[in-house]
Amino acid sequence: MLAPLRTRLPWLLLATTHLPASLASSSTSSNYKARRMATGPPALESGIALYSYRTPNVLKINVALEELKSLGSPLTWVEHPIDISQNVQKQPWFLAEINPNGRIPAMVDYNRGAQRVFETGSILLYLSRWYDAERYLLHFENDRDETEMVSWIFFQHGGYGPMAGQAGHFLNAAPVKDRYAARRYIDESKRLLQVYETRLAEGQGREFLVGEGRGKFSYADIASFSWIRAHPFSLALPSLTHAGYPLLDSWVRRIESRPGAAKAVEGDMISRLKGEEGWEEKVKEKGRWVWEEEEGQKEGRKRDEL
Ligand SMILES: N[C@@H](CCC(=O)N[C@@H](CS)C(=O)NCC(=O)O)C(=O)O
Repeated sequence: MLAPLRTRLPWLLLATTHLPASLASSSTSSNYKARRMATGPPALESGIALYSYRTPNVLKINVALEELKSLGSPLTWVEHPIDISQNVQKQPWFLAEINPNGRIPAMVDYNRGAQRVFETGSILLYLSRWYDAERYLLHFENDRDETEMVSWIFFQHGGYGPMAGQAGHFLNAAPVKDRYAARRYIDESKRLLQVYETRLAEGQGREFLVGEGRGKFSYADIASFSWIRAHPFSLALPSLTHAGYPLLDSWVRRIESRPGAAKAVEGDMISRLKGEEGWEEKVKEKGRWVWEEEEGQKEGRKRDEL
């Protein structure tokens, strides 16, 4: 039986991020909204325009901006919500001016000649280059750590992000229940989580992914945080500690307790989910079918046992 719509809404909203365009927008109201947004929001005089929606990929940029601000950077930004459930990100103005790949987040920097930037890894590196160059608030002065940071950003960008995204799709949104696909992406995501866990166990134990000693909070942590924090949605795992990643669990909490990150996650899908009574059970229930034995196999085993 389906849960009430209010309970299902967060899952459905995120799930649409991986729906093909034809499935994601078909209603009359979506056509109305599409016409309304046909030209996109007006240009700003200055500052950054962030094209956003409340998803794990966008959260990376929200955390970076809020962290830079809380650490004293004077940068300013305006968010333009892009309703991806209505496929606004696939409209011609968006493809032509903002992101040819039709995805969010993307931004336009009106301080620098309306420079557009798309892909989260690229946006983080852009912020570091133009808004954090001299103070090294969220990156490193020494080249060794800076290079290590870029490696972890790319590891997330080409590894954990896409894998967890696909796992989330097959768990929550795919029109058919494909157990093979769901297991494949969940298992690969878990393998990558182990890479993070091992990293955090190095030396005396690390607080953050990169930097001397226990490390320093950087764009590497920001890139990885939002998708790892979304584990109840993407992997149907209520607890990272119970799943065997206690250091990663503490790392998520450590980041959530920073003023900038805390502001960015306020009221987001995962925060709301965790506010619901019995959420852990709901999450476990969501993933149960993936690990249940196929009926045919059960039958076969019963026959063998006779
Ligand atoms: N590799 C991209 C992924 C961006 C992405 O997948 N964004 C999702 C939202 S989390 C999206 O725009 N989905 C809508 C669509 O696929 O049309 C990045 O890091 O920026």
